[in-house]
Amino acid sequence: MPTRRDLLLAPLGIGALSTLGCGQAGRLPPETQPAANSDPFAGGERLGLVPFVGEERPPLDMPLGAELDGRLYTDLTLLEPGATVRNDRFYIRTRTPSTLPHGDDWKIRLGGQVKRPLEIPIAELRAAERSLGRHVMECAGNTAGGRFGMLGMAEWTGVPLLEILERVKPRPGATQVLVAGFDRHSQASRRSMPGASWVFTPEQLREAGAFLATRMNGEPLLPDHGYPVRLVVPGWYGCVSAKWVDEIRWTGDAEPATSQMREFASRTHQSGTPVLARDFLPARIDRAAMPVRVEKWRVDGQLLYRIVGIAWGGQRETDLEIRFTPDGAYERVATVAPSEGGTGWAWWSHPFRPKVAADHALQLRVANSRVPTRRLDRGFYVRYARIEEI
Ligand SMILES: Nc1nc2c(c(=O)[nH]1)N[C@H]1C(S)=C(S)[C@@H](COP(=O)(O)O)O[C@H]1N2
Ligand SMILES: [Mo]
Repeated sequence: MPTRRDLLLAPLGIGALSTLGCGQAGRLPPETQPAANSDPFAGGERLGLVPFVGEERPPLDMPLGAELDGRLYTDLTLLEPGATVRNDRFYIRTRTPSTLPHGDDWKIRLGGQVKRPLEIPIAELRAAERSLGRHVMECAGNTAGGRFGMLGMAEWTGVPLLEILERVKPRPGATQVLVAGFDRHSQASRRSMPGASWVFTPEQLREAGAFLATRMNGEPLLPDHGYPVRLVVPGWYGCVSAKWVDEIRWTGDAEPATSQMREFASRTHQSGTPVLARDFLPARIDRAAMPVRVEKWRVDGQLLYRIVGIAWGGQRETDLEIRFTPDGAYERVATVAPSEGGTGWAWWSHPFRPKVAADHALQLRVANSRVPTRRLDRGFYVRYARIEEI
């Protein structure tokens, strides 16, 4: 039996988001159907999309460059409620190293301060893999420079990391776990440092539900996403989630911060660059929200705009507010769907009838001021919509 949420999300396509939570007649049980006139876009015609301005315009949805400088920026205007991002459009930060060993003889070394180190062949992981839900991944360097396209959500398959850690016996004093990915590249990069390891406490890994992923959206990982195996730490920035994982090492309190941790210290909101790994704060994503597209509609002969966006990270199911500058004060976002899956994103939409033709800043905030929203507070995800007609 499909759940009510499935019914709500499954039939949605372009143009159907106006019905999110408002009920297309016949699709929802009668008691959940609000009055038909609660959808301000009912009977309207979608004319097109309004561009975001003030952002760079790199090509989207195609891999660019190679190795450490390789990128793919996802076109967020194509996202749809209920859907994950297709694997070949999922953002990429660092493309496959040209010297990467062949994936089918892959092994992960599991050792460090343990009684008896061992090697885990990839076949063993595949035999234990299972579906682990929908989770958002976001690069800590996701900015307007890439049209915020370093953000994605996939349905992941893999093996919980704690299950793997239990296969060895840590020595007394082994308090932390370093997870490393293959990161030797034939070309040097000007912008990024090689090295993709991060240090966690077992408690952090347990709490986040970290896992070694073997599949995305049911398919084996693409090479650029870490084939044959990568780490995923739900709710943390992508920089902690090593691709091409080849080593898991138990270590003690004196473990220095890795080059990856130092490189991403400020982008993961550390104070300064701690010398020791244990002095790093968890690289968690605070609650965040942004528009992904602005639709232009004609309803009853009048223009009406619809701001469509997502909310992710941090504490889930928070009340969202939106403000249009120069037009107005914060108002409650009209329609917010529940988050999808484990730490998936939540869709929201809001009608907008601008009073002036101008570039409007679209800014979100969380109604409850006790919820940490460091990036939202700084205006990090503000986007500017060019409204030419009112
Ligand atoms: N081996 C390796 N793993 C890595 C990286 C890297 O450069 N090398 N980049 C990290 C960063 S910064 C991010 S945001 C995620 C991106 O994963 P994706 O390219 O599959 O989206 O991978 C992480 N894992
Ligand atoms: Mo990243």
